[in-house]
Amino acid sequence: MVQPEGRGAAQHGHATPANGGDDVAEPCIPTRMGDGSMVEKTRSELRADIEAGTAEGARRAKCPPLGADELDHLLDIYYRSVGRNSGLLLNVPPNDKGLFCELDIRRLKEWRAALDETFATDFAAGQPAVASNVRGGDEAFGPARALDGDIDTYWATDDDVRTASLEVDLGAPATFNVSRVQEYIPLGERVRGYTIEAWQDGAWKEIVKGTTIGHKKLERFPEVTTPKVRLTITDARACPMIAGFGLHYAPRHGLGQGEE
Ligand SMILES: [Ca+2]
Repeated sequence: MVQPEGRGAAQHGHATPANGGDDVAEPCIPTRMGDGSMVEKTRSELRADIEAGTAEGARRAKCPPLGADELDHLLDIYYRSVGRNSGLLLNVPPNDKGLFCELDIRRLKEWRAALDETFATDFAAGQPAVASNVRGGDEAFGPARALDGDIDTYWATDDDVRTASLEVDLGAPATFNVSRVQEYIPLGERVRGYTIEAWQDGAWKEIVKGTTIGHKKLERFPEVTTPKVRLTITDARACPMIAGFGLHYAPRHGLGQGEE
């Protein structure tokens, strides 16, 4: 799914029309792209409401009937906003006593715990990696910089290189179902296309095919078990700069798994 460059960038997500929940498009702001050009971009932000089904403007008088799948909805919201390079503003309305409902609190804590559990382990972190091109052959821009957990360091290619790959040896077969790719945003968004492949049965098998990355791009997919993974930048406005590449396992990751 393309992350739009203009208004409407926050169109993804599970807003709740019945109670006026909606997506918020902030005023356009000048943004420098990787090739030095300037574009007007929205500061993408998703606003969602965990309450369902009351009349617009009404205050609920009792606790909401949070269903068993509500955690999946919340996880969905996270992957469709934060995982799509956007901010997330989640409305949690109080009840008629001015208090947060215990069910809401419990579900929000479950949400936090589920995300913490998923991202606490990164199978690619610190693993040996090779890249098809490294800027100036300089280790300071080497593939390890994408796997060091530091958003201020990055793997970069020479200026004239717009396609490149980074191969990570996971050491042993690892099972994961979420990928994380991050660009070094201070120097602009550059990537226009990328793939992630897993080594299976003696060949590379594509598990993710995406477009824009930006600050953070999370993709969900069915479980994959593999000893090595390859991230390939297939198109970029300027030499790619990848600050982070991670592989995670989510025990549950929402309703929209595999969607693009
Ligand atoms: Ca880094």
